Amino acid sequence: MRAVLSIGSNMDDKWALLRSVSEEFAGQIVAESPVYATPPWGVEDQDDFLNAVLIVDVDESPLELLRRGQRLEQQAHRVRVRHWGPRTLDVDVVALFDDAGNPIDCDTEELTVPHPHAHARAFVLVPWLAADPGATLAGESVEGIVDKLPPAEVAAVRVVEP
Ligand code: PH2
Ligand code: MG
Ligand code: MG
Repeated sequence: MRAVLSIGSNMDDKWALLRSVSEEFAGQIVAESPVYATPPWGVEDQDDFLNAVLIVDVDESPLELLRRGQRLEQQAHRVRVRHWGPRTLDVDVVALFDDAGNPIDCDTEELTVPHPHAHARAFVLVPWLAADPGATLAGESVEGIVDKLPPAEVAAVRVVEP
């Protein structure tokens, strides 16, 4: 199964926290976006985020993959204080594909795939497009979805170096 993971951090050592995800999936990474600095979405009185997208090939089930991401969040000492608030590390499963490239949907209490907000978030779509220019979300090209987002939101997602 191929998974598109959106990772983000806006607390503590953001670069090291994002790196912890790449290290966890080392050997399973198909593509990796640059790292982007992004203005906070949803709750605006918090620091900018670093965001990136990893595309990985994994053997486990969607829920096991979710748990693997949650384990990394716990290792980052993530505390859930405010919805959409500051976080040391967020690992979101954005989309899943089977070995033939067909999308896998998941609709459970714990995990909804495709991620219900992905189509509206430049901080997910811009890195995803960089990692995979041919990406599709719910049958639509990610490039086309990005083209329909407010241009200011797309422009605010900027590649940064460590
Ligand atoms: N994550 C959120 C809420 N807002 N904003 C940005 N820029 N990046 C994020 O990863 C992010 C956010 C909830 O998970
Ligand atoms: Mg999130
Ligand atoms: Mg999350």
